[in-house]
Amino acid sequence: MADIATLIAEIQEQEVLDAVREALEAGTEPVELLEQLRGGMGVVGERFEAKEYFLPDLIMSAEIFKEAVALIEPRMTADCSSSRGTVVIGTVKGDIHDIGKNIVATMLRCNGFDVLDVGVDQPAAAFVDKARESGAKLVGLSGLLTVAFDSMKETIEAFEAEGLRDSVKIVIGGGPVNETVVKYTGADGWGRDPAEAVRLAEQYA
Ligand code: B12
Repeated sequence: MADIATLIAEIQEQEVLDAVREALEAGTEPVELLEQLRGGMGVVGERFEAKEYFLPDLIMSAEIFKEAVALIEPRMTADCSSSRGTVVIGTVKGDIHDIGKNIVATMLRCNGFDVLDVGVDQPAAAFVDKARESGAKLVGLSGLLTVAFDSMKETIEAFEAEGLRDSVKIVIGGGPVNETVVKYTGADGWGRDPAEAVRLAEQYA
């Protein structure tokens, strides 16, 4: 059988779900499966860019990803326990991608953090209000579109304008985010995957 990344890249719904079930039965780590699925989504993105795939393919791949995560998640939430800190997370204004954000939120919860998810396409005020009201020391901004970088920058500036920038660390993530984006937005750091998100929370939350 083809590997999970290839199957999702080929938009083979049933085959992906069967392969995920099989891998879980065989004892494969949930995080490892998420990485394989993410790899496949990267290929979907490349094919979309190359105009081999179109919007319905993106939508279908996202559906399959979500169904696969629904199979994987119960294996991840087993040891969610006491709180190690609060993290506000969300996808910034203009961007509705939330698959990665949701995985990060789940992983943080599984590692003992309280996660307040403000949702997708959220203006700066949503993050500021939630951080103020909860007293969270860490805010995570997710975004996959290039236009999200400006929203991230604006959100971070809003924390500054509200006098909260010294008491809250702000980290960013999402497909194209890198060190250059961190500099551009004024964030405190970034994470490539859920494991890095957990490390950031351990450091800052
Ligand atoms: C699935 C998908 C969609 C789905 C999203 C469904 C959903 N509910 O999220 C749908 C179909 C809705 C969609 C819509 C669009 N999409 Co789209 N989409 C994708 C695709 C194929 C996969 C994204 C994904 O889920 N990846 C898997 C997850 C697990 O990875 P991830 O998000 O990167 O998250 C991981 C890390 O980045 C990190 N992380 C994420 N967030 C955070 C936050 C913090 C704080 C930390 C520390 C870490 C972290 O951990 C995560 C877990 O491992 C990408 C291609 C790609 N290469 O990413 C294109 C892509 C992102 N989309 C793209 C485009 C253009 C669009 C549309 C504009 C298309 C259109 N013409 O309408 C719209 C945008 C609508 C909008 N306003 O947001 C482009 C963006 C190009 C650009 N430079 O701006 C991409 C790159 C495709 C491409 N190559 O052209 N899309």
